[in-house]
Amino acid sequence: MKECKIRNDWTLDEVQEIYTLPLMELVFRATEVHRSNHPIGQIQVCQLLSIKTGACSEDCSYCSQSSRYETEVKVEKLMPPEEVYSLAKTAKEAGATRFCMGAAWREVKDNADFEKVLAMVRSVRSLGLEVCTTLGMVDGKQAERLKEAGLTSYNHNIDTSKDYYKEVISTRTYEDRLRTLKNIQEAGITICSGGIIGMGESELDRMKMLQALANLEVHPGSVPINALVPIKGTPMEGKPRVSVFEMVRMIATARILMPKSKVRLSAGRVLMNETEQGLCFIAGANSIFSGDKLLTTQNTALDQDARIFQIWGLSPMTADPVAVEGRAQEVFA
Ligand code: SAM
Ligand code: DTB
Ligand code: SF4
Repeated sequence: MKECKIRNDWTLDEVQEIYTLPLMELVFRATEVHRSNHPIGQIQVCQLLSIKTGACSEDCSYCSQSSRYETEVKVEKLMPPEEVYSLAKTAKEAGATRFCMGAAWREVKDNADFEKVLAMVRSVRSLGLEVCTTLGMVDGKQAERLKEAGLTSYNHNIDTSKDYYKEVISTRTYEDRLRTLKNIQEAGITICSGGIIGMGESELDRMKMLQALANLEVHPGSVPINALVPIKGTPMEGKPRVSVFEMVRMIATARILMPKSKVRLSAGRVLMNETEQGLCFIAGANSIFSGDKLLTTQNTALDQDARIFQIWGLSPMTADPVAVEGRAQEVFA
């Protein structure tokens, strides 16, 4: 396999050159990079679960869970660890190899709820699953405790470009996000970081976001590319739907800039048919969220996923043995 050199010094001009290629050429190049760095046709299947829903203090203008907006989300306090364990077991039986737990928190606090989350991490990990959480901001000590509990990955999206960030969220900064990513990486946990398109940002913002991710000292282990799910009651409710070609362009560019990372076709999948999702896999996506629900919105149903896998000859990737052994950092060293 011809391995690609991993770079983290991409200039904006270089990113633009790639991003603006004719789509056919862009996809062709992305497929080449994909083939050289990943087994073709193997898709990471991550089951997502909202362990604490709604009533979040942040004002992220895309989010159904912010307390600032009147949305249809039902607030639910932190789930009991036993219930989470049982759902993780079911997810494993259904073929997931990574279990991701999301909490509508601004940040982790050193309280009983954090202890419960640590217990969840331990128990999910004991099933031989990769474990990911997304809990908002964490400090260095909290990151270390998550690592000790067996966390293999932490999701914290940069969401958009530094310039556009302030149009989307006012209650925390881009730098806050980057600090958490650093704390997580320093604790030896692989980061999962990506963003959303369709929030009114320009194409240049999209390129800048990809450039920021690709220029992190260590690339994210996975890069979720989300299409905005417009939520009734939020400032973004009326945004037009992202086209599949915009998703393909983002995925292909991410694949070329970050050859070894998993690129996840994330929110928005439910609105894409088998052909459209297939195009995203051809463009270099090799990871999905599975299950009927993402955090609060609908996802592609399991039987539809089975059909997509069958049509395109895809198979679920096995859990990363290194990550599951607790040596996640070495995967991307
Ligand atoms: N509270 C934590 C945080 O903000 O990091 C974790 C949960 S948060 C819901 C995780 C990510 O989901 C966000 O950073 C955003 O990228 C994505 N997301 C949330 N709502 C979305 C929506 N309506 N459409 C697309 N992506 C969304
Ligand atoms: C990510 O990038 N996408 C997921 C996960 N990380 C936590 C969340 C998508 C949320 C979509 C809207 C919802 O279901 O509330
Ligand atoms: Fe809260 Fe996360 Fe939603 Fe922002 S994205 S409002 S931090 S749950």
